[in-house]
Amino acid sequence: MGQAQAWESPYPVANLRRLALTPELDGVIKGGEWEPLATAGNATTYLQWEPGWIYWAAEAPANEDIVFSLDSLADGWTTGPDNFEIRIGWRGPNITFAVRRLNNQPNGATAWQSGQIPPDMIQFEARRSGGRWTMEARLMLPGPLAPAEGKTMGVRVDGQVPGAIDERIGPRQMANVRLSLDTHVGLPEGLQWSPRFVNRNMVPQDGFAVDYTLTRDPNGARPDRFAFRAEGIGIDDLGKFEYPIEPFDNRNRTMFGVKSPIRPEAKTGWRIVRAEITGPDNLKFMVRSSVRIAPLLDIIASPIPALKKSTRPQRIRGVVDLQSNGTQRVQGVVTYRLPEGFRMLRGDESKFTIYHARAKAGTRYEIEAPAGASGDFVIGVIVQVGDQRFVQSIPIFIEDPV
Ligand SMILES: [Ca+2]
Ligand SMILES: [Ca+2]
Repeated sequence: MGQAQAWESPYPVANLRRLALTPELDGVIKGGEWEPLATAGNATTYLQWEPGWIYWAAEAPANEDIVFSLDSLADGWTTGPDNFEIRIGWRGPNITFAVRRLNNQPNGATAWQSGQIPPDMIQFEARRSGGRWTMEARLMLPGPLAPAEGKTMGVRVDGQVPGAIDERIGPRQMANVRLSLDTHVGLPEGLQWSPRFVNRNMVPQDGFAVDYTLTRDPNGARPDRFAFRAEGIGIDDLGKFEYPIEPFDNRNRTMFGVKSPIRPEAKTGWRIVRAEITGPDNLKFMVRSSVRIAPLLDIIASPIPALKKSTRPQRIRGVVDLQSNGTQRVQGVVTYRLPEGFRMLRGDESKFTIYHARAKAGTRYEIEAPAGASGDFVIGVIVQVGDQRFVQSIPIFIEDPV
């Protein structure tokens, strides 16, 4: 089948509801690390997300490229500036990588633009084994394109024999996936469920907690037992529990809760927890939720507007918010690492204290870029809290209008 026909053939995806889940990019697809997307020709593909990032992976014949098509706003492959194609291949000794965007021009026509993505925003890892290879990748999408709960995105991941790049601007059948934090499998009719998290960001020292509510129609099923655990690469980070569920009350509701320590050495990232719920007459279904094993602190830097090259030094001002994910008081110091020739004017060695649970502290900085600087730079933000160190980069681009 030619490439053009392949784009128009349906892309069947069994599960359009996709949970937040962080993989480890090492070229190895471990059990439970990825949520399967589809079987596309000779490739098995995977897709998931977390706030700000989309992840995809594939296992395919070594001679096939892995092509990720993304209609970020799910408004159509040939509509808007939000349509990306990322092609990754392994030819001989070399990994090849090409990104292009299908964009509507001001005159209304749609055209391909070959593109570049800053290295901080895209990463992938691949391994070859015999006649096949696996590839795991992630892409950061900023602003209105950023993956977030409740959004729908058009996606497909294909294995394709390399050939002439398809320059055709035609329709592409996409799977419109819904980015979610909760889902269920086999939920019987007449039953509803909802989870309640005080916060989905949980730091190991505070432990894990969730409460589930089940509601039944008057004639609905009566589940009476649950088994709870974490899945995938987080399976041993939480406890495993199995308990009876209290009988439904006279409003046809019942609740059950889980509290668990979090293993101190748990890796940070989004994980999935599940409760398998059972009852009389072989009743059995499963509810699944995404939670984040969080670092004590998230560093949230305001983006720096694009600058233009200047013959004089330029001032750059910014805000760095420190978001505590814990319940205890957090005290620390913020320092900055600057590119060569840049100068700190204000904000270095800023002390801060976050008194309340999951509260935020705002800090400001001011730096000076040297005269004549242009290109890509990175400011390093380093936050020291006791013996823990947190780092974040702030990209700066100074345009050189030629
Ligand atoms: Ca992996
Ligand atoms: Ca689109």
